[in-house]
Amino acid sequence: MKIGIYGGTFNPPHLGHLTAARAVFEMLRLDKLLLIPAGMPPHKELPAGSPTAEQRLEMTRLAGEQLNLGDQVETLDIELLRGGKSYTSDTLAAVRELYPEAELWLLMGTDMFLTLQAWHEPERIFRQAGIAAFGRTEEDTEELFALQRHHLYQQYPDARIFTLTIPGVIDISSTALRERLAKGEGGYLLAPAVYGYILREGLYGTHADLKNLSFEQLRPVALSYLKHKRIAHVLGTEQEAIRLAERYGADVRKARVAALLHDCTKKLEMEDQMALCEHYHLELDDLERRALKLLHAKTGAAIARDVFGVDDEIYTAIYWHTTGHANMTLLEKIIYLADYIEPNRDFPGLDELRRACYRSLDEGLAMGLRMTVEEMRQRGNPIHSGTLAALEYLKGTSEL
Ligand code: DGI
Ligand code: FE
Ligand code: FE
Repeated sequence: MKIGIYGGTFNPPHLGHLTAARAVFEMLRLDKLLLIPAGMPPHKELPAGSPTAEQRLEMTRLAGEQLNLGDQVETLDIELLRGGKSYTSDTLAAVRELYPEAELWLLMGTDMFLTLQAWHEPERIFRQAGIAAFGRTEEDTEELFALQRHHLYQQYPDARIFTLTIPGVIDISSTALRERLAKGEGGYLLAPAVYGYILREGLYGTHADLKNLSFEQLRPVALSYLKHKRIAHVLGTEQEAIRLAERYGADVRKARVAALLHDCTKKLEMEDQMALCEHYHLELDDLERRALKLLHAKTGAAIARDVFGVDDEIYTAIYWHTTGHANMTLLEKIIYLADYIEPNRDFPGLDELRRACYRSLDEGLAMGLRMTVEEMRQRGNPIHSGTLAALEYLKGTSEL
């Protein structure tokens, strides 16, 4: 197994890091990539507004997910936990213990590679890992790097060094990027979820008003709450919600806000869900106390209201998006169905359901509810009272 190790302060992790990581991953046919944010030496002053170790870790995680390599990418907190100065030689030893049989490769950019001989215990580094150094231009790699390779091999004959050019890699200075972020610029140089996290936490002097975000801000902020594989679903739900809102004369802005935030707590486990339920005094019935999947609608609504200041209409649309209930509002129906039929969904009967939704909202709603009831029966899951009440109500109001 070949493992790449990419360390750095990741303050913040940006597209330059990701482009390089992806190129090396493919070129060296790595089986795994470990992103390891460096601990900060305690005596060193951090620039004002610097994120905490925990925040850098989370940003690095979100950036790593953007590579879309599943569990082949992992973000490790070993240097942050160790505290104090982070020596690469120690980090490699720690990784060795985790993966005794693996072949390790240490990833680094031009500047790092050119000063490698001055690092702490270089011979211990070379003994434990190969060096994969990347530059942006042929000059970097073939002129500058060739000289350095030569020097290093003379001093450390057993070293393994591979240098590569990554064309098109974006040259991003973290210092310049931080300055741009403070001025409200430069978000496009980051993975959207990382930018959203920065806005949400107010890092690097950004001071977005979370209760009055533009869609350009709300979208990345919403994505920062999600597991990577759910991003397409939420963006699809936003698009479907726009279309349904236009078709049925609902408030398009509210539909978009509700859609973007509807699954914002979906990735939380039972313990965190319960903590939120308690914090926000959310009342749960017996089924909800057992069914993790039902909780995110309620906790998501609470976060949407508390953190983003959404109004009651948006709040209830999120609150009821999983089950529905009797006498639903227009926006509640739209979010329930946009979630159900957004372009990334795929299940038997979906085309029919989509057609029904655009013929008549209530027809679509009744069909969606029935499909859920049927699915729950097949899986042997109890049916939520809201689902049944929504269906009963529709039966009572029309000929459906
Ligand atoms: O969050 P999403 O996956 O985008 O969609 P969602 O919020 O509609 O959640 C779907 C899940 O909710 C699905 O796994 C089943 C569960 N669910 C929906 N209605 C009921 C239900 N589970 C039970 N037990 N009873 C229901 O009536
Ligand atoms: Fe959901
Ligand atoms: Fe959803």
